Amino acid sequence: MHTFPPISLIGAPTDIGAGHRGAAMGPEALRVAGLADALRSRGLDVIDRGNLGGPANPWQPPEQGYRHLSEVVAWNRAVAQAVGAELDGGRLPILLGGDHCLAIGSIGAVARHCRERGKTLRVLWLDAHADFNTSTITPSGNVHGMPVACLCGYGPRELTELAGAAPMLATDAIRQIGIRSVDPGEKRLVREAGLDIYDMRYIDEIGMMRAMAEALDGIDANTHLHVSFDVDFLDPTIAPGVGTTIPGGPNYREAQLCMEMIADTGRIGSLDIVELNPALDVRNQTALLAVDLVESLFGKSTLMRD
Ligand code: 4U7
Ligand code: MN
Ligand code: MN
Ligand code: MN
Repeated sequence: MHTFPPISLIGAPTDIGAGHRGAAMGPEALRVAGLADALRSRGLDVIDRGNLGGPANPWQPPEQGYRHLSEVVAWNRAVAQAVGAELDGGRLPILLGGDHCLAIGSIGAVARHCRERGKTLRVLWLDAHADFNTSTITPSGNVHGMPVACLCGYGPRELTELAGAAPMLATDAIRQIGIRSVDPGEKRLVREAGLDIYDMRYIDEIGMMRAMAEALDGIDANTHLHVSFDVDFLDPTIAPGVGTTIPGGPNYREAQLCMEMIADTGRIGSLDIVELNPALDVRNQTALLAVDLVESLFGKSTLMRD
């Protein structure tokens, strides 16, 4: 059994980077689904810090390849500040999104923390999408399709330098799992950048167990593991409450195994739960599933294991 630091839940109720409204209701849906008590039942110390504030969603078309860039920057600054403060206090931040653009602030702050403490950062990006678009190649202008690119230094300075000099994150620190939708220009850029992608074909071929063993390879006692969990990672038949469903994702057992294997490392230091859209959910089932999986991520298992 691993011990985890005390946990802080941070709500960021916004859909500022998304192409559908509704992810702003994500934090409350996760609370209603019992996230805090589920973690407490694992013996963890949990504080809910409530919600951050930020600009309203003006719901405007993209300008120069970005929709709502200044509002995205404002929300990400608030997220980076809040996540950084929890890490400084020795706590494990769980960011409740909100759309996935918020990972720029969240992971930016985690990366800065790791630099300051001499820790090795590993980011596990669980998603149907690579989120590696830029203003020139994006089909939508939605910044939730760009956070990995921004963290790796491709993007507007307000975002690439949000929490330190660009690139805030080295490409080789990232492992993407569950990917099954990459846009044409994005395909070229992920190849050029050398991003390590465990796509669904690879998972079909070698299985979730071996794929995760590879993605987690090299993690040691000095590693800070950050998990960025885009709920659209999951197959839409079990997780309909997201704006951008893509068929052919991990099923319930595969998702559980993924989380269990991450838990076994004992190295998780921060987490994003993003892209949950209660407006599209059915009786909060996607939020309940996310909570169930997060329990596994923090060590819940059927039997006692060594
Ligand atoms: B998410 C998309 F075109 N690639 O850029 C885009 F398919 O955070 C989708 O992973 C992005 O949910 C999805 O708009 C962003 C699209
Ligand atoms: Mn996604
Ligand atoms: Mn995403
Ligand atoms: Mn999405």
